[in-house]
Amino acid sequence: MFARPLRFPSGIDADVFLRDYWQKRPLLMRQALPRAAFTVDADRLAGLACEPDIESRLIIEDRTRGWQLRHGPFDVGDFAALPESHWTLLVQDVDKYLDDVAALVDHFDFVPGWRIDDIMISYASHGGGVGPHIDAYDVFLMQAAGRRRWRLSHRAYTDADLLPGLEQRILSSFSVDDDWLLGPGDVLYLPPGIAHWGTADGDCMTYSLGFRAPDQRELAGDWFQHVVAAAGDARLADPDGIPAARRSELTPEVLAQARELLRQLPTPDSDAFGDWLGCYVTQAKPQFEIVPRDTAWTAHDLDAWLDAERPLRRHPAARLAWARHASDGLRLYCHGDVHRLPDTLGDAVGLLCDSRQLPAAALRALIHNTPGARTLLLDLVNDGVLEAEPQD
Ligand SMILES: [Mn+2]
Repeated sequence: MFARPLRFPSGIDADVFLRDYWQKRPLLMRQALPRAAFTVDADRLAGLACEPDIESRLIIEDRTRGWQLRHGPFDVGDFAALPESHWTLLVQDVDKYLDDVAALVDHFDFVPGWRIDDIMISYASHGGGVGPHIDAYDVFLMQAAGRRRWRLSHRAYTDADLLPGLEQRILSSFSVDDDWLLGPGDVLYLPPGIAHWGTADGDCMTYSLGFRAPDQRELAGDWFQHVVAAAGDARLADPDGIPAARRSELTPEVLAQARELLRQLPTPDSDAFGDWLGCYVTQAKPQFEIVPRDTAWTAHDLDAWLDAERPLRRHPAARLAWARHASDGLRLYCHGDVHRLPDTLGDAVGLLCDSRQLPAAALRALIHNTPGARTLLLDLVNDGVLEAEPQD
C-alpha cells in the first residue's frame, strides 16, 4: 500500500528481476535504498543481542585459534572483551522486534511474501565476516553503513570443501569470480547455492533479508505427521477361512487390505493438501506465536476504531498467504491456521496479505463494499493477527 520499491539498475524492473535473476543469478544494485531506510546503530543492535529471547551470535576469526562461534544473549562485558578487529555480531529476526526495520520489507513487495523469513542485522569490525559459505536460501544483502567487500564464486562446491570440525559451514577454499565493494544503500541479491564471502572494510553494518523454502525432507516430515494425525485405529484383520497350511503366508488379501487402509488417508492429490501446505508455509518459528487479544472486540469496537481514523497493523511476526481452490473457494492461511472464505472476499484477502499497515479509510471501504469483510477483520483482530496500533 505504501510501497517504496527498490531502485533497480536501469533496464531492470520487478518483472525483469523475477524473470531473469530471482532464484537464478546474483544482481548488484547500487544505491537501491536510501540511507534513511537504515535506522539501527551499533548500540541499539548490541542492546538487542543482550535480550534473552532474541537470537544472536558472535563470530570471531582468531589468528591462532581459528573461527570462534558464540551464541547470545550477551552482556556489556562480552562486548568490552572483543578484539580490535575480525569479529561480527549477528542478530536474527530484527523485523519482529523493531517496526522501523519491519518497514524495510515493504521495499521488497515484488517477491513472494510467504517466503520471507526475517531481517538479520550484522555489525562487523574491520575484517570481520562469517567466512566464505553457501546458503540454501535467497538473500538480499543491504549495506546499511560503512563498506563491505563481497566476493562471489560461481564454482560448485561440495561438503568435501568445508573446513572440518566447525559448527558453521565455512569453505576451506574459494575461487573469486566477482569482487564488489558495497557502500551504504547498495543491495546485493544472491540466489541459493552461490558461494559468497563478505568481509568488513572498516566497521560496517549489513541487513540481510532472508527467505525460507522447505526442502523435500522438511516437506515430507510435516506432511506425513499430518497424515498420521488423520489416521484412525482401523486394524488389519485376517480374511475368513485361512487354510492352516498357509498360516505363515502374508497373503495378497492382507497386502490389499493394508494398501486400502493407507489409501483412505490424505494424499498430495487430495483437496486437503493445499490447506496443509498453506498452513505449513505460514507457520511461525516457535518463539513467534501470536496470542489472542485479552478482551475481544465487538463489531462496534472495530467500527468505532476505524471511524476515528485509526489504522490497524499486521502483527510483526504474522505470516499470511492466500489461495483460490478450484473446487471450494478462497482460503486465507494465517500463522498456521486456515480460514475458509467466500470468493467475494478476494480483494480483502489480497489487501491483508500484501500490507503491513492498514489505513482506516481502506478498511472502511472494504467493510462497506464487501459482505463478510467486517467479520473477517474482527476475527483477525481478536486472534491477534491484526493489531490496533498503540496511540501516542
Ligand atoms: Mn550468507
